[in-house]
Amino acid sequence: MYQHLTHIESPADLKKMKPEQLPELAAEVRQFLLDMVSVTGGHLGSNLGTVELSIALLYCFDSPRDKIIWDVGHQAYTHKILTGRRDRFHTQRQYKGLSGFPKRSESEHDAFGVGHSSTSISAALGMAAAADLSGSRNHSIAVIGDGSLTGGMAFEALNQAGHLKKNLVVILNDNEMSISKNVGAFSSFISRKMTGKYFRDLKKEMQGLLRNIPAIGSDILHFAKRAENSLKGFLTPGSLFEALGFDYLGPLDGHDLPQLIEVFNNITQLDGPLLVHVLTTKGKGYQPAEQNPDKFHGVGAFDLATGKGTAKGSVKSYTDLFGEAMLDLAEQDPKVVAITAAMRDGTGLKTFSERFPKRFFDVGIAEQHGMTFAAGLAAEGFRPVTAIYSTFVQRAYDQVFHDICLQHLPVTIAMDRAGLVGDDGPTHHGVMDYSYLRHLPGLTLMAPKDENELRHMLKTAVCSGVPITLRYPRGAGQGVALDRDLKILEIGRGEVLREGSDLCIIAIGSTVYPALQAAQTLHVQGISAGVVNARFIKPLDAELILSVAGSCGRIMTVEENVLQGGFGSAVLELLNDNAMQHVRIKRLGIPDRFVEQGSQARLRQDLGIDAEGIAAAARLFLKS
Ligand SMILES: Cc1ncc(C[n+]2csc(CCOP(=O)(O)OP(=O)(O)O)c2C)c(N)n1
Repeated sequence: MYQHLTHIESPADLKKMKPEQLPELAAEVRQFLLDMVSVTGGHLGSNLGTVELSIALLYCFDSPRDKIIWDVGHQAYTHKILTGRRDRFHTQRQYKGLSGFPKRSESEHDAFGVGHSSTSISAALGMAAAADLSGSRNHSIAVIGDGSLTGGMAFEALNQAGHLKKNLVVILNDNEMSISKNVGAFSSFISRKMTGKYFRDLKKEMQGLLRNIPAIGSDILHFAKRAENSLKGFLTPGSLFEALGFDYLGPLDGHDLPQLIEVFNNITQLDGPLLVHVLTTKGKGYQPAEQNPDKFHGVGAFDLATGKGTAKGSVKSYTDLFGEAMLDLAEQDPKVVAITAAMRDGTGLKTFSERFPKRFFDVGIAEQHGMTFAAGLAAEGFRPVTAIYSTFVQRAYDQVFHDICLQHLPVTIAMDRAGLVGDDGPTHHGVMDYSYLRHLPGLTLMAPKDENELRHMLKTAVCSGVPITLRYPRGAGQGVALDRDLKILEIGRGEVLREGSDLCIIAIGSTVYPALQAAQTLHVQGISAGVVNARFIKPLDAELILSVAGSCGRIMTVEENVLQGGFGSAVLELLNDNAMQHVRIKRLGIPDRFVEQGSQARLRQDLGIDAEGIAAAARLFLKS
């Protein structure tokens, strides 16, 4: 079935193929991708779009000597399959399997670890500078999508690259899509192709106009034709990249293997900086994905014949309920506005964007800018809610500090996908936010135990008038009943969910229900464990925590965050500051290491923060 593909274990095998066989290989790779991803799930559309590009790069360049760096890396499946990982590809994104992203520890052909966007040009430029310093003649190639090019880092790197003049190749993989349709002035500009309708229409219009000028019309037309080349240069993306110090090639058809190979072979003889503009189609070759590129950006298992997802699940996700609560809040208050950094659907804001288009802002993959943009809106009396995945808020730490907290501006930061996210692995786990936000003066931090509390926390945040964050997990809620009306919670107030005398488990966010289950197990085993839902990491409910600590003498904290500087640390500090060092405390959370991918349940089990792990830790704690 995979006549050519089964013989390719490395780029050396690929290079043995005749150029005319490569389109057949591309068709096999596409089928392989569909066969695999329809079972495991993963990033489908972007990978179907880069099949020819990946083949041509490995065929013409000399990996691993030449460095190929995929931006984000969600589109590097073909690269993995052709560099010795075909047989293990069915394990991708699974526990102890291949990563869904390029990873240096996985293969010498993965030149740089990725997952967060817009880093490829910086890394490739660093490698080009290193090659120069060590007298090597290898190439550094960054492959970046038009969506990832909206990220500030990419511009910073282009700016330095044009000035440094190292041997750098940037391949712009332009499919006019980010996850949703790409946004921004730059994106519209690069999609102005000189062969495109825009240019043809403009030319026609000008010709008509000039012909109609009496007497001198035809002379001017002649002049204009001569000027056409420079006019083209003026209007096309090439001129912009050339102004930045790059040589520009393109646009090329990214699915035309002979053309790609001819151009890449030529490039191997050239010195950079060079920008090659390649046009691809997201979802290429699979109709459901071509027709719905946003839906097929990232998918779970699906039925190949229909394109429909096979996963069952009736409980709404935290993301869905966040999106619905945003609609309610926006109906009630015209000052409520929503901001996303290229994750409209992922953050549950699709309906909001349709119902309140003027109050919805997609800033592109620009978390830093998005945060300061929100601060600007807040400074003018609006109530911005910036919805960003926890792991990507890391990008905007300084903006939260300098632009929001220092000016005490009422921005709500809604951190989706907080805690362990599962298949995307260490680049995407959102397990650090308590620690890197807790020390910012004046910032309130909340985490709901379930989806109902999430809705109330969102209302609390929007009405609070202070800088405030809430973080909630990836996936389905607890399936609890939802209160009809949203209510405002008292800031800094936790709740006792269960009384107990042997120890008290103080949990926060996604660990509250497992803590309750653990307490029930312990009860059956004759141990009386209380459970507190802390709700707030900052301000802590000092009165409540000190009181349960005093009465039980043993506290166990549980969080889905790194232990260093997290929630448990905050409780320790509180006890210490209140001369309660005699209270014994055990902290459960993420240890000082990066956590690999796997299902959320499996990872929580490994880390001992599921119900069983909490109960086991409590038993041990009581014995000690
Ligand atoms: C800093 C950061 N923010 C958001 C994301 C989520 N994300 C992953 S891929 C993607 C879109 C990338 O678009 P593009 O580069 O054009 O690649 P395409 O999927 O279209 O091939 C986004 C927003 C990310 N990986 N990193």
